Order: sequence, then C-alpha cells, then structure tokens
Amino acid sequence: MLKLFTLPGAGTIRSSSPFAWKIEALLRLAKVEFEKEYVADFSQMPKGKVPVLQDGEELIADSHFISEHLQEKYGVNLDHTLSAEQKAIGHAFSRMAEEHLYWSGVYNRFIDPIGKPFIMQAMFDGMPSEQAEEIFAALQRKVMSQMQGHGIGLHNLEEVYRLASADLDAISDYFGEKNYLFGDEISSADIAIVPVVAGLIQTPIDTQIAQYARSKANLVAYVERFDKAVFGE
Ligand SMILES: N[C@@H](CCC(=O)N[C@@H](CS)C(=O)NCC(=O)O)C(=O)O
Repeated sequence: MLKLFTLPGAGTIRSSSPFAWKIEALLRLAKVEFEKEYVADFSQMPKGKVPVLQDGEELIADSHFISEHLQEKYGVNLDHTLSAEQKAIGHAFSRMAEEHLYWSGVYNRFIDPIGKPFIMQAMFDGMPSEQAEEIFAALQRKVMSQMQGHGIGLHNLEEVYRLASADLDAISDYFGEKNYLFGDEISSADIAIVPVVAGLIQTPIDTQIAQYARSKANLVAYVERFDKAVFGE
C-alpha cells in the first residue's frame, strides 16, 4: 500500500501542511488506497520536507512530483476535460497560492503574535512551558529565515497581509459564484488552492488576514464544499 508521510491536522484542517493535504485529497479523489505516517523529524525526509509518498521501494518528495507520479503510474488526472487555457490559468493560480499566499499562512500561525497561543496549545500542550517556549522560539527563527530567503519575510506584518489580501481578492474575483475554479468538477488547481485558503479561514486564529479571508463568502463556501466532496464528513 502507498504511504503518505505527512503532518497531522485538526478538524477540517486535514494536515497542517497544505501540500500534504493536497496529496491526501488527490489520493482520496482517485480512490487509491494509502496509509499515513506523521513526521516528527524532517531530516528523515529525502528533501527535508513533507509530503513524501512511498510507493514500494520508491520515495517521492514534493507534492508536484508526487502528483506527476500518481498521474503516470495510476492514471490520476483531474484535468482531462480542461482546455489548455484553463490548465494555464489553473497552473498560475496554484503557483500563486502555494508559492506566495502560503507564506501568509505560515506568518499567520508562527510570526503574528495573535497566532502564538493557538500554536502553543496545538503543538506543545502538556509540555513544560519553558521547554515549549524554547522550541517555539527555534521554530520561529527557522520559519523567519525561510521567509527572509523567499523575500516576503523582509516585510512587516501589515505589508505581508496586504500582499496576501491581493492574492485572496484575485482568487475570490476569478472564482465568482462557481462551484469549483472551472465549474462543477474539482481540478488540480482546486486541490492546490483550497488547503492554502482553508488554512487561513479554518485555523482558529483571529488575525487580520484570517478575518479578511473569512470575509470572502464565496471562498468560505468553496472550502466547505470541497471538504464535503472530498472527505465526505
Ligand atoms: N514544494 C514543496 C513544499 C513542501 C513544504 O514546504 N513543506 C513544509 C510543510 S508545509 C515542510 O515540510 N517544512 C519543513 C521544513 O521546511 O523544515 C511541495 O509542494 O511538496
């Protein structure tokens, strides 16, 4: 059976990694059987990150390569009815969500002071508080260094959220009143975008960017509709 190395989630947050959440959604939609293993030590992963898919002896790192593998080996293709233009638009929206908007979700949880109580409770409940504070501070340093390398971490809170709001506006405006990005069928763009947007909407943190995401009624309905269709609970 396939094994997905992932991070745990909570409630309708299916994984705290949107990339792993995407692969879980893809596997479910494709009705491919798999089991999950939660990763505590990223250094055990081939590229130091999750998700990783184990298929027999093969370990595939990165959600993009996992999607390709599932397409090549298991014929999983959510986009076969889309036009080349729709595929191109879906690709651009996915990249925006995963390579840009994603970082505002990380900021929302780890850097914005409003996120801290949630993270402390979600990750370190029951741990002596001094130890929890130390680990949290180390996590913050790591995340901040990644965000500075990306460039977005050079901005202040208000600027990070201003950039993220523009992404949310673009998704919401393009999405309009449709069921999914390209109509009534879930495409690979939906499975990339929803976990990132849902992470902002559904993580119980009341930051400025979470409130903004929740103010987009069509996005709130979109992530709920997707969750019901894919996870069915
Ligand atoms: N491009 C990768 C991104 C994966 C990624 O950033 N995963 C994060 C969790 S959301 C991770 O494993 N971070 C651990 C680290 O950087 O140490 C993909 O699509 O799989």
